[in-house]
Amino acid sequence: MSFTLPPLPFAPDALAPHMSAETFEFHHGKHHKAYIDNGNKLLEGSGLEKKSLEEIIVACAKDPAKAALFNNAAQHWNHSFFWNCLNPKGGGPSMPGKLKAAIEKDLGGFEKFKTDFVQTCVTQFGSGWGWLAMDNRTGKLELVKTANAGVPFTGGKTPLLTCDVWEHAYYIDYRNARPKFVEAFIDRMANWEFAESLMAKGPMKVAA
Ligand code: MN3
Repeated sequence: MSFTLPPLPFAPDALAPHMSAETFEFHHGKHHKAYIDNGNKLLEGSGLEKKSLEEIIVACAKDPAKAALFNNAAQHWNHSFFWNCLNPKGGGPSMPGKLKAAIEKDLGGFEKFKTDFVQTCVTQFGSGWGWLAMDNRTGKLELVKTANAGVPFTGGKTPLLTCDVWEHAYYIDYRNARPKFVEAFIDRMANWEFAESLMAKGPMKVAA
């Protein structure tokens, strides 16, 4: 399945001042679009043209010869997912009940979750992603970090929420202050309803 750039699920200035319209102009309009364009070129002739995006990612993760297609396809998946993790009226300790209860049970409550999520994101050395994920085997919520284009679902974890910690995600609005960006993500932007809807769906199943 060829890749297409999804529209942002909100106006480009809807998250300002936490993420500016200029950030989205570059992050969605240029970075995400480049993954789409490069991914489509690499997909041609790969033998995976008829597979779903998730199937392409899982297949390429096992094949070092397809690392470039993995990187572009997974970055397309990660960015499409990340846009849905943002809500102009989101963030903060108020969240749907089932997600709140799971965070209390598995991650020690909102304040500890926030501290640990920020720490997970800040300690991802170099480019990558911080995740709230659900372990497919135990059903427990966990914090996970992945480097570069990495995705949790190649390792048996269902992604529920992510924050992009590549410098391009925050440099325009926060310069080098990654912790401030991640705090703003948790306090002002996180789409808890999206995370809870994924938790309710249960483990993500991807055919290999
Ligand atoms: Mn990015």
